This record gives sequence, structure tokens and C-alpha cells, in this order.
Amino acid sequence: MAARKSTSRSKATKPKSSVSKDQLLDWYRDMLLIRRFEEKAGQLYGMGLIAGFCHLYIGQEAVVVGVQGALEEGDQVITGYRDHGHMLATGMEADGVMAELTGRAGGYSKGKGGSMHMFSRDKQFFGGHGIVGAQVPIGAGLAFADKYKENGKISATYFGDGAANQGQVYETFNMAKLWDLPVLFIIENNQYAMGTSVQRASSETHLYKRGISFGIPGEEVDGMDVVAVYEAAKKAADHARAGKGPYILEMKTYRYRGHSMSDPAKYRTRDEVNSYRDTKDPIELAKAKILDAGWADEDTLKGFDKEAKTIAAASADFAQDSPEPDPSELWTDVLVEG
Ligand SMILES: Cc1ncc(C[n+]2csc(CCOP(=O)(O)OP(=O)(O)O)c2C)c(N)n1
Ligand SMILES: [Mg+2]
Repeated sequence: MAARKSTSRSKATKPKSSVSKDQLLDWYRDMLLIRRFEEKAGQLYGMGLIAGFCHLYIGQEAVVVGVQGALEEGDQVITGYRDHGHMLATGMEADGVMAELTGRAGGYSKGKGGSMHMFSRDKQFFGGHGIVGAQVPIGAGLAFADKYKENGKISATYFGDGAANQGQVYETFNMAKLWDLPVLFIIENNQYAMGTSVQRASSETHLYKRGISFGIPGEEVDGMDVVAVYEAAKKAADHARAGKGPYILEMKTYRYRGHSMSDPAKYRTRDEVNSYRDTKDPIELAKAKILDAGWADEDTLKGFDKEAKTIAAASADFAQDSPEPDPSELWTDVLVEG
């Protein structure tokens, strides 16, 4: 994760758990950083410092953090436009992400990409895509490169429940299985595509079954439970890395905020949102597991929260101190000569 040293990953101290104390504490901090970063981004948007689109990931943190726990250095990550959490999870710096959101020269795309268009070769993060479903064939292409190069790496390709109804997803499924590409298709089923519920838009609402006719195994996962996400992702990653081809993980999750920053939210009730916040919140669930195992006390966890808030606040300061791109930048990074 960005801007803090991760703790060492020692062996499990409690034999009953599939994850170690250090793993769970790391994930707790990683989820908190995403939450606090997104809250800060929401504030900056409200202050008029972020223009254009901005899709917050609040509520879905366990998905990207649990999957990232199962990835190895050099594996690639690609997603749609709800992407800030994915960037932070790959280890991209909060400063550079916030500066990009605010269109500043210190951003990952020098302030020219914004929320939906950021990349990091260093962290193997391939965007950030605004066209619904477009990242899916690209994600399979990354896996094709891995297979071609025989480098043992895999591609984590994320998309939403709405994107799962796009035609190019199924062309990709066919070729990914035909060539047994090492790709995890991670469907973040947050139950809505803008204002349309899965029930209204999908003839088969169990999205993990969408690979059956291609011979791709799929699994439904509690996407609010970071440990369940990690375990499923680990199994799927082992499958892909062993040369057995793609795997579909349907993460059942929920977004607390609107689709983007302007969303009348008439398609769901406040009670529905509150019931997720109150009973399924991924950060609270992880906290309960940590306290239950006796792996940290309340004060330590509060300290982690303070740390996350400090990083988020510092990224907002960094962004505001960073200049806007020079007009001459209009002519750079727009064409790569072949
Ligand atoms: C090809 C295409 N069609 C329509 C849109 C408009 N659009 C933007 S987001 C979105 C909903 C996608 O929902 P989902 O895949 O569930 O992702 P989520 O927003 O829930 O993360 C739509 C229809 C678009 N950007 N691209
Ligand atoms: Mg959705």
C-alpha cells in the first residue's frame, strides 16, 4: 500500500485462522487508508477541487485488499473507473493519486488523466478505464503476454455487475479459456449499475455462473469479508498460475455512496444502505475478527485510523500544493511513435 511501511508477514500465531495476525492487521490498515482517502476525495470534490467524474469505492474495500493479498509482485491489475482503491492497493502513492484527481502536475498522469485514467508501470497497474467492460479484453491481453513470456505472472481483471452484461466480456471468456490464459475475472457485484439493479438488468443474477458454457470455473464470494476474499482469490490465483486457465470470482459487495458524485439515489432506500453499513461493513468485520483473536486492542486500531487519516490529509495538501500542468503539456504523452 501507499506511503507507509508494511509490517513483516510472520507465520500465523493462531493455528485456527487461515491468515496470520500481520496479514489481517495489514489488510485492516489498507482498507482504512482506502476509506479515508475516498472520504477526503469526496470532500475535495465538494470544494470544487476535483472536476469531472469521480466514483468512490467506499464499502467495497475488502474486495481489492483481499485479492491483492493473494497476488505476487509483478502480477498485473486492471479495472474500470471506480479505481482509486485498486491504485492504493497496488502500492501507488496516495499523493500521486490525489494530485491526479485534482488535475495537478504531481499526479500519476501529470494531471491530464483524472480519476479514470491513471497508470503505474512500476506497480503493474494498467488503469482506470471509462468504457464499461473495455478493460476485460485488455486484462486477458495482459494474461496472454504473461503466458507468452512464461513469466509465472497473472492478471487480476476487475469489472462490475453492469459490465458483466457487455458482449466483449464473453468474447474474452471464450479466448481466455481456449488459450488457458492466467487471468482472474473478478466481478465486483455491488448490485447496481448506475441506478439499475442486477435483478432488473440480468436474466441470470448469479454472475459467477457466467463462465459455465466456456468451461471457466466460478465462485460466489462474500466480498465484505476480507478473509473470505483472500481465500477465494488465493485458490483462483493458484489455479491460474498452475496453467489451468481463467477463474471467475463473483464478489458480493455494496457501494455506500452514489454511482458518481451526482446521483439522486432514487433507486434504493436509505434503510438498504444503512443495513449494509451497520451489519456488513468490511472494516468493522475485520476489526471484530482482530479483537476477537486478541491480535490488537481498540487503542492500536484507533492509531491505525489516525495514521490513515494523516496520509489522506497529507495527500490533499500535496495535491493542492502541486501546480496545474503547464499548457505545453497539451502536446506531450498523446502519441507513441511505433
Ligand atoms: C460502453 C459504455 N456504456 C455505458 C456507459 C455509461 N456507464 C458508466 S458506468 C455505468 C454502470 C456500470 O456499472 P457496473 O459495471 O456495475 O460498475 P459499478 O459502477 O457498479 O462499479 C454505465 C452504464 C459507459 N461508460 N460505457
Ligand atoms: Mg455495479
